[in-house]
Amino acid sequence: MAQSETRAAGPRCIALLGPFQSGKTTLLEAILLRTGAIQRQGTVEAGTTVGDSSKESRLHSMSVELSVATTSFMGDTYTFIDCPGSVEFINDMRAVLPFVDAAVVVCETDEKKIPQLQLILRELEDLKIPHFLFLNKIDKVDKRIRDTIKLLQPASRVPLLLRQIPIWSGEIITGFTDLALERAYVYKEHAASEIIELAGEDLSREKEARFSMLETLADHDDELMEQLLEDIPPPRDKIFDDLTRELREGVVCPVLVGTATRTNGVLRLMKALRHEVPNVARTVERLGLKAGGDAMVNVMKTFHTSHGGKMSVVRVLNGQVADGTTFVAPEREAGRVAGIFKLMGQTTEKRGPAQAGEIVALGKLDHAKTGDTLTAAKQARAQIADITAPPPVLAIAVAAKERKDDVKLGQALTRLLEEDPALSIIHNPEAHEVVMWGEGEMHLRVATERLADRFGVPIVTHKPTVGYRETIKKGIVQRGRHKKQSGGHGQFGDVVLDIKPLPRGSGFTFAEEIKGGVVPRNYIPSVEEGVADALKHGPLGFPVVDVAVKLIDGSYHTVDSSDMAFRTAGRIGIVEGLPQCNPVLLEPIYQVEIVCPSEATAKMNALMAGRRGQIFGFDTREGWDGWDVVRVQMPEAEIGDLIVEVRSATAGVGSFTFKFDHMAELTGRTAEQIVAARKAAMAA
Ligand SMILES: Nc1nc2c(ncn2[C@@H]2O[C@H](COP(=O)(O)OP(=O)(O)OP(=O)(O)O)[C@@H](O)[C@H]2O)c(=O)[nH]1
Ligand SMILES: [Mg+2]
Repeated sequence: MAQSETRAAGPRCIALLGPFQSGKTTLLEAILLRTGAIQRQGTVEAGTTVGDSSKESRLHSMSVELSVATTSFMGDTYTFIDCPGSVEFINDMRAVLPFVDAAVVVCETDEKKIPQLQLILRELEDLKIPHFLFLNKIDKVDKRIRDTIKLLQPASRVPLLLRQIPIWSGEIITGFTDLALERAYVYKEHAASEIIELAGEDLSREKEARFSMLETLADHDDELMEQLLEDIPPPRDKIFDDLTRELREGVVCPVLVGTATRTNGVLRLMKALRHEVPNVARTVERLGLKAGGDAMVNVMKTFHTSHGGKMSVVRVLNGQVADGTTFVAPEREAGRVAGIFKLMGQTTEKRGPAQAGEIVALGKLDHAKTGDTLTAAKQARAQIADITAPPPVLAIAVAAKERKDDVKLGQALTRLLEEDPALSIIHNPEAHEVVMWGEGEMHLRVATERLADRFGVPIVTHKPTVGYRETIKKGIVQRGRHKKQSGGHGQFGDVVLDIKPLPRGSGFTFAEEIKGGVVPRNYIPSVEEGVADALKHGPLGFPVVDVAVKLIDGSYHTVDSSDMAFRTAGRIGIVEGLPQCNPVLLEPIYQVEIVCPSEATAKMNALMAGRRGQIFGFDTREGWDGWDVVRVQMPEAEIGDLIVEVRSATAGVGSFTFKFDHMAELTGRTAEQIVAARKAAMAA
């Protein structure tokens, strides 16, 4: 017999998730209005919502980072975390998910967004987080709800449990029936819905839908199954109990409907959350932790405010956090709390100590970063959740617009990476480039905007340099002679170099076979230096690899020879010799693994054809029903903006990982263009 589920007490933390532009930020606004936290409902269009209040979010009219807002409803505290829907910011959501009590997945009746919905539901299912589906934009719907559920069901591994059905008046939806309460409501614009009596066809539709809801619940409740079979009406309390338990156990995903822009359906959503969502005690249990003891928090997001202070948005998992509490992170001190703040989007309000379950911003934890588990105990504890950022897929080279900002850029990048672990920086000393890797065009654009606005370092960006190399196809024996007679002391160095191609991947080797001291021993290292130096820029303009150079002969002058002169002679030998060795361009080829829904696999073939890629085969993706892994090899240059096309071919959900494989010869027009561009750049 199922145990009775009681309403949880204390603060609750709920994530708002969902595909791109489904209405999460609007729903947050509606919730804040309906719970009295704000007096007027802002809109995303007008840039007046509590969520998305950062400059970058406003600029792009989309969420580009999470927004946190705390409100109260019927005596309890609720903190909502509005996560960006764009896959490029998925890491923001990942850092939050393990620590929330539940999630509301906001979605639409839009086939194109199903793959994204599936991706989000998967994360929730894997982490065992109780979640509702809020079917938003019901004002625009032209499908019957049953058909919508059928359409969306493949995205969820557990049954979508329809708990409300719309009431239609001709072609528009004017209200809804709550199947558990058996109560019908007619929507009021920007006000609480009004209860009405159901009759006629609406009533019979309600009966049918309710039966179907109960049948699904009965799959996990034998007693209810018996009652249904014997036509005994189950008590309402029992139904609510089942709804709560099955949500918490994650065996169903309840579906509520509404229109966020008009706050329709929002109050019922809040009531469902109030009655059914567990509190931090259950979340702590899910995370495998013991309740009680020293204060422990997890950092959901760290950010640097524009006026310089650092803030860490944390969930208190245990104990109490007061001003002055000192925290340790795994492997380091995190700092001392200076200020505890309640969050309302970008607005912070100072408040008193925070208790277990609450979400607050902590000031001044200088060494805390996104993802950290912090404890007030003397002993640091291990990170609770291992949040691995998705592999980066796009890069840009960044530089300070003004030279004087070079040092500041370094600091700004450190802070930026602390805030957003999905960004990474790689230095390319050869090209003197700082390359920033991220999840897509918007992710990188927002990062550069933050560098300018939040950290005061305007930057310029360009495409990162591709690591081309060159090599030679045949060998030669070449003399390099340096002789200068300009009054007084002259300069003299003379070498004979045997230059030969080496197999791919061998690099550069230098050897000598000097007999009879024709080149004195002490000058030989200088010859090697000169050779190595010349190989940095071959005849095509790129570093030369896979060559063997052997010093086989030469001559010297007792007075005029010097290290310098032999260095120059070595250089000359290479500079004059290489152009005669059939130099050829080498380009880096990468092994790329694309993951995508199977229906998009065929499109990957076409995509590769246009990008000089070679398909090596594909497999089903392990543990991912209906997904494939496509293995290809392609040139680094073609990976550049590959993600843009992969996403557009997969409704945004496809992605890839890559690693260097080998260098391959490149000839023909493409090679000529690359060499010409290089020469132009060197001349500039
Ligand atoms: N018709 C209608 N439009 C809505 C509704 N809810 C949101 N919208 C509109 O949908 C668009 C996206 O709304 P947002 O609230 O920014 O959606 P979001 O899910 O937060 O978007 P991202 O965070 O960028 O993924 C806006 O133009 C909203 O006005 C709704 O219930 N009905
Ligand atoms: Mg949003």
